[in-house]
Amino acid sequence: MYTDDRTHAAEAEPGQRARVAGWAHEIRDLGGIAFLIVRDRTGKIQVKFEKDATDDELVETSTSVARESVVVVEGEVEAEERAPTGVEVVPDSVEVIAPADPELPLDPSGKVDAELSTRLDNRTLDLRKPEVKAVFEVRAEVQRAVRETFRELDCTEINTPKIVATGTEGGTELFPITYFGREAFMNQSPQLFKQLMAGSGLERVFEIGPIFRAEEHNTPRHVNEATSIDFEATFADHEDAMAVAETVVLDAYEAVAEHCETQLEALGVDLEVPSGSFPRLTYDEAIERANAVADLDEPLVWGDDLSTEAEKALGEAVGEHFFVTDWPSEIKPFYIQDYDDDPSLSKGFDLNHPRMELVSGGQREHRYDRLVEGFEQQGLPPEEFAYYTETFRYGMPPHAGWGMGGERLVMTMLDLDNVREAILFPRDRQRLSP
Ligand code: AMO
Repeated sequence: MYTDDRTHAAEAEPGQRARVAGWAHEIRDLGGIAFLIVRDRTGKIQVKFEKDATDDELVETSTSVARESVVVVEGEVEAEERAPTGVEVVPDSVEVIAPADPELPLDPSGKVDAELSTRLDNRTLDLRKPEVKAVFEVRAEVQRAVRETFRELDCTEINTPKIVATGTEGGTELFPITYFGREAFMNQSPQLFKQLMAGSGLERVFEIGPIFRAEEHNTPRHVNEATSIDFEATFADHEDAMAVAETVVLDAYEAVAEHCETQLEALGVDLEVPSGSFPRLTYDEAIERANAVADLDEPLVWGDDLSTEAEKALGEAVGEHFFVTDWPSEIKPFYIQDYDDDPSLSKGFDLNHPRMELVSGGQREHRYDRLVEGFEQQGLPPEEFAYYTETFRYGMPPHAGWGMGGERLVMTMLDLDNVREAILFPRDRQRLSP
């Protein structure tokens, strides 16, 4: 059994004998009186030394300790109005159990601002700041909430391979690796595997896992390893898939609003839970509106993807999460189904936050002949995907699903400037370590 019998900083009560353990956050020596602020994951607590009434050696050890050293303090908890948390510890012993080097590469007290790259180089120290730790606590809450929503929808959590033989999301973004002398790739998306699992006896599946993209762009919202939240279900169409995406986003916001009050406060975020159902624009409406509101060098024409500028201007104009539906088939992948009455249009959709795209999804092509035709149209060799296409010959129900950028969900929820802030150890063109 894990018996952490410390008195946690946020839980110390006046009149109690306490054993507080954590990091020496700050030392303030005011002459006759000195303070040591100890920090643990629950918060900070003040330790007071009245020099006249305290053993000299105890005062000396405590006031000369280097910041961020790990200390154990034992003493009595007393009420003190002027202390940040309304209580303080009057110690009879202070032990330094892991001294820190006085030269810190990053100041966890946050008094000195650090560039994002310095923060990422020193991520452990960076996470000692409450507002940085809060991002990852919110991220964990988002994942917990997402898992719960999927559970309520009777979905099974799956784990699919990350070393694969083929790409699915366009050849240019593939990371090649050597696999016992053969060419292989890092998985760009669990797309084909989740579809196969929808067609297995599992029917409703989800996965929260890494996706790898050799993105050309080094932007605040692209990284080379991201976390994708993937959903796939049988006897579902694109409308059903959109309804689930909406529920997942709403539930995640509600869970964070309900369970992450301290974290939101640390981050200074006044979280607004999106209300009701997200508006829907067809692709036609989206490009028309983007052309009207965005200052584009060239107006968008039918068949263009929404550029970053167009996406941003459109998002500002809509002002809330919104779906874009009925995309041109030619710019959606082979696995997306086209409308039977107009094959130039697909049943693919995107879900955007006003700042950026969060989700892509759609109804899938489940008819074997059409699927193979689609491969040929996109110039992909169907034989390389035989493990996928062949399954469609043995009873593949209609199905639909989507993939959601996990970090983008957190980034947009907390209004972070850069997606890297929502990733412990981001991977981008410059960063492979730590
Ligand atoms: P797509 O390629 O649009 O769709 O990816 C889905 C979502 O994943 C996020 N995302 C990224 N986030 C950060 N950095 C990246 N480099 C990055 N690439 C993607 C985005 C994006 O909306 N198989 C389809 C999904 C499906 O149809 O089920 C797919 O991968 O938020």
